Amino acid sequence: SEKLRVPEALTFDDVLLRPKESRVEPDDADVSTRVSKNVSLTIPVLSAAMDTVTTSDMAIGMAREGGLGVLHRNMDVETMVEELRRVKRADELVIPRDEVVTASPDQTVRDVDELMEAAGVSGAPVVDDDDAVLGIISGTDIRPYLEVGESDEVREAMTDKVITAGEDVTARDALELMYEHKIERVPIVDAESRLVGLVTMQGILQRREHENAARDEVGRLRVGAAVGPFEEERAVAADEAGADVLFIDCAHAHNLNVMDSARAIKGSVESDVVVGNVGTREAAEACVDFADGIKVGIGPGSICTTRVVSGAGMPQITAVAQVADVAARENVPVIADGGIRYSGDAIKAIAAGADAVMLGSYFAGTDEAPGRVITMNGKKYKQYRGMGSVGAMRSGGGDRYLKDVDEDEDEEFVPEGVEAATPYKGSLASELHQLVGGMRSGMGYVGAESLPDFKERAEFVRISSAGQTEGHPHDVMITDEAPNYSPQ
Ligand code: RVP
Repeated sequence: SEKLRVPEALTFDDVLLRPKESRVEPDDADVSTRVSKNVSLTIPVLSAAMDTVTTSDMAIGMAREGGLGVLHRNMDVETMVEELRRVKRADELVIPRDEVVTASPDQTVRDVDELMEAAGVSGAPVVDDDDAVLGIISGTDIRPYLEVGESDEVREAMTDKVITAGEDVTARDALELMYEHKIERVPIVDAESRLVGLVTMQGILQRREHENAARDEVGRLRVGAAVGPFEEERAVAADEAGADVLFIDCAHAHNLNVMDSARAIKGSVESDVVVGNVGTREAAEACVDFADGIKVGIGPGSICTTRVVSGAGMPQITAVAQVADVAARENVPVIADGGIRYSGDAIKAIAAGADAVMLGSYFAGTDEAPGRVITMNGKKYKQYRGMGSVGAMRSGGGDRYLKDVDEDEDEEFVPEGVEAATPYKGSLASELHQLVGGMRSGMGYVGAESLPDFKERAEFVRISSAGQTEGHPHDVMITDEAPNYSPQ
């Protein structure tokens, strides 16, 4: 029957990269990329917009390593705005005026001590009503006063010989001033000596540690935010709060209502808009004219039951390749989302045409992921759940699956994901080191110096299940854990 004359679709385990002549040392391979038309990263990796993976801690960690965290959206809009601000503030050189904690000269030292403690800072410029800088006060200035008289005024306790710098200060200038005067903060002032910002030693040192960080035009960390397919209000708020990329977060973006809404959202924000998920050529055609990036993945996720529950899906290598054919025409970046267990899967996704990869389970066990470590049978785990699982849908994300979920009622959901646990892994930085290191090895085997070069040179071979078995450790008993391999 015609019905059964069907095309074949492949996934990670069906293919391998064909080794090629090479002079490329993996360490020299350049893995920088674009996730969307206007946003570049130094490593081609994103963390998934899931409530057990990406909140601000993960986003800060990802951006410092050169990737991008995409904040999940099982939180109200105000909380998301706060989270975005937290990432944007994390490594900035000049903390802007409205975020600087200041004291006034006639406050009591006790008041200012409490204020600084609540804000988590250890010093504050002292300004008058016109924002002119009169001095600076720190824990060291306050402590002796607290011992004797808590109601002494700040003007008594503060250091009034304050060193300031102009708005065009560089990190190097600021650091020189700090060393010269043995201080840790330099208030930034305008021509009229009014406070416009603050530079701290801690901020400068943190930036230095992360040379490869993904930064925006003014040097702040990059961050992405997931928005529901019909959440224009969240999209506008996240855009205003500084999100670099918005991700339309939907399990089936080829739903035409979703496409219409995504197009409208694109029209009302300044940040880039990535549309997804899709898994076919036709779906890519439907958004390639307005999307700044296209995200691919219908059912490959480790916690995803979409294919089993709905019978629909597309094996990921074929899905990426189909979308990439269309996207390449318009120079729109493609993100391969889901199903990546090993670094080899990640670089195969790039070979199929992706510009970057998004992972959930790989990062859910790290310290930067939300949630606490649980111990079962002497082993450590962290919780990891699908956004289409009962638990996650109940906390707000049902529309990702185009389902009308009433959170208050005792409704019976039809979930498309499971709630699970994943081994505890330690720091994100070392996981990323393994992931990206393995991807670089792949580039070495193919002889490619950069990702665009790699995409062009890479060729697949189709393997059998015998070939697949051969590729994993076999006929041995593993005695020591490898940092980048665990049997599935
Ligand atoms: P993985 O890295 O294989 O754990 O997959 C993560 C991806 O799975 C997410 O980025 C998302 O696209 C998808 N996902 C999230 N929740 C669910 C679900 O409940 N079905 N799927």
